[in-house]
Formats: sequence, structure tokens, C-alpha cells
Amino acid sequence: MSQATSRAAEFDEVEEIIEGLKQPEKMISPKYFYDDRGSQLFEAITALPEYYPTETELGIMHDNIDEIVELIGRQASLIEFGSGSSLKTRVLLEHAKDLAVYVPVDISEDHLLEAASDLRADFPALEILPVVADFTQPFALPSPSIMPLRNVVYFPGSTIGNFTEDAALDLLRVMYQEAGQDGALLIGADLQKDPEIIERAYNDSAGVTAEFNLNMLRHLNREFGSDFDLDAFTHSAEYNEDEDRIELRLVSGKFQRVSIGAEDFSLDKNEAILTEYSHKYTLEGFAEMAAAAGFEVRHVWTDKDEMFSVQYCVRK
Ligand code: SAH
Ligand code: AVI
Repeated sequence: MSQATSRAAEFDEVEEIIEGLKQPEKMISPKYFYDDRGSQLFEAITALPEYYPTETELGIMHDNIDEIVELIGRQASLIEFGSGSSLKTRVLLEHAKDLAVYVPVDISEDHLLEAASDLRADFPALEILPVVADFTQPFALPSPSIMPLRNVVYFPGSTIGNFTEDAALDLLRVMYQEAGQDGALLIGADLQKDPEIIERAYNDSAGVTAEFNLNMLRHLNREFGSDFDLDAFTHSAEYNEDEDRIELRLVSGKFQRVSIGAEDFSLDKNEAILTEYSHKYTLEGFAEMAAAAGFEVRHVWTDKDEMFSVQYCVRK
């Protein structure tokens, strides 16, 4: 038996990248951050003093874990989108002793399989069925050996914020389907705050976020045969107060021609490629978006400064 369910749908990634580079502002989806090195760099980001989301969300989980576990209930299937190293999930798994199965879903294959293997060693009684998939595309869920009583979709980290509102709604609707009739969604959402705190979190003094950002092009050069001149790019992360989001870009310090697939592009000196949005929400705004996807927010937990939220949503 293979260790993980693999990508179900074949999807033309080069086509998607080319499409983004043809936009009036060149853009590449943030999912291309995550090759093995990108996943390691993200892990390094989560440990940075400036990057408040991880520590804050972990604190919220620890402080409210009994209530959260009670809401998840018995014999649930816990399906995590973009599980990464499953750091926050460990808090859940340590307390929810009677889960039917844990299904971590991630695009970064080696990192996912390594995380699943570490979890199996630490939670030998729990069935863990990793799925390597792009969760923005249709993918199949594995069949657990114990029939779950309900599905709980887990989406921590405020990864939802990396999607535009339309794309976030599409994704929430997929989660609504995956949750099923009596299911639920447990989701982390970063909150609006002083833009300086946010800009600091994405412009860390050790330069790890800059390296994470640049690694996207290194990943593309290796995996898809493009020839971005990595040395020419610099990292930019600025808060856009009109759109309530931090925006990451890679700025080319020189004119360069880049080929990928059968296409050629030129980048002017100082032209940028948009690589990520990270939206920051109000509690009301998030509840409205969740409602538009069919969810009612039943419980919200925040830290005392209301920097970050963890929200338990059920189908309306
Ligand atoms: N949930 C973890 C990791 C967040 S980082 C946490 O809260 O710390 C975002 C994760 O989502 C990465 O592991 C990345 O590989 C994964 N990811 C991003 N886009 C994805 C996509 N389209 N499909 C599947 N996984 C994706
Ligand atoms: C995964 N995602 C929620 C992170 C964020 O904060 O938007 C990715 C990240 N980008 C730069 N730093 C962290």
C-alpha cells in the first residue's frame, strides 16, 4: 500500500504560471512557495519573533483546547487543508483521544509525508491518511477503516487569507461539501491590527521571509525549467490599507527576459511579480464571508489583544 493518496487530478501547472505572468500585474500563486525548501523556510518563519500568527494561534488553541475538543466530538474525521508540519494539530491530537482518523492534505509531498510519519510515531493508535493534493483542484479523500460519525475540516494558520475573496469563497464552499451534513469547520483567521505590526511580521530582520519569497522562483526554475535570474530580485512586503492585506512581491532590479514552457516574458527594471496576499479580517467581515459559503460561526476564540482568531463554524 502506498504511504499517501496522490494528486487525483492532473493539472497543467506551467499553464497556470504562464497565465499569471500574462496578467497586467505579473503574479504567481503562493502555492508555488512550497517545495521542500519552501516548507522548511515557512517553518523557520513560524519561529521568528516578528511573525506573531503562529505563536498567537497556538496560545489560543492551548487556552481553549477542552472546549474545542468537546465541539469536535467523538469519532470525527479531522481533515486538515494545508497541514504543513501539523504543529497546531498536535495540540488537538493530544487532547482529542477518540478521533476516527486524521487526514492531512498538502501540496508539499516530502514535507507532508515526513510530518505524517512523525505523527504516526507519536500517535500510534490513530489512523493517519495523508493526501498529496492541490486543494484548489478536485481531489479524492481516502476511506478510513473506522466509519467516522462526522467530518471536521481544520484550516489553521490563516491560510484562507492567502486567497482573494472570490477564491476564498470557492474554497470555503469545497470545505462545506467536505464537512457534510453534521460536519464543521475549525479555521484560523488573522485579524486587522496596527499595519506596522503586520509589516514587521513579513519583513523580518533575519531575512527569512525574503528568502521564502525568492525561493518561489528557485522552485520554478528547478521544477518547470524557467530561467529567472534569482540574484536580480528583492523582496517587498507592504500593507495595503484599502484592501486589508499585506502584499508580497519580488522586484526585478534589472531588465530580464524569462522563458517558461513555450513562452517568453520580459521584466522591466523595477517591475514586480506579485507572489502573495495575506488578508487580515474583522470578526464581522469573516462571519459575512463564512455565511456566504453556507457557514454560521458558532464560536470565536481570540487572544487577549485580538490579534488572531480561531473560529468554529457549522453548516447553516
Ligand atoms: N497549517 C500550517 C501550515 C500553513 S503554511 C500552519 O498553520 O502552520 C500553508 C500550507 O499550505 C503549506 O504547508 C503549503 O504547502 C500548503 N498549501 C498552500 N497552498 C496549497 C494548495 N493549493 N494545496 C495544498 N496545500 C497547499
Ligand atoms: C501560510 N500563510 C498563512 C502565511 C501568511 O502569513 O500569509 C504565509 C507567509 N508568507 C510570508 N510569511 C508567511
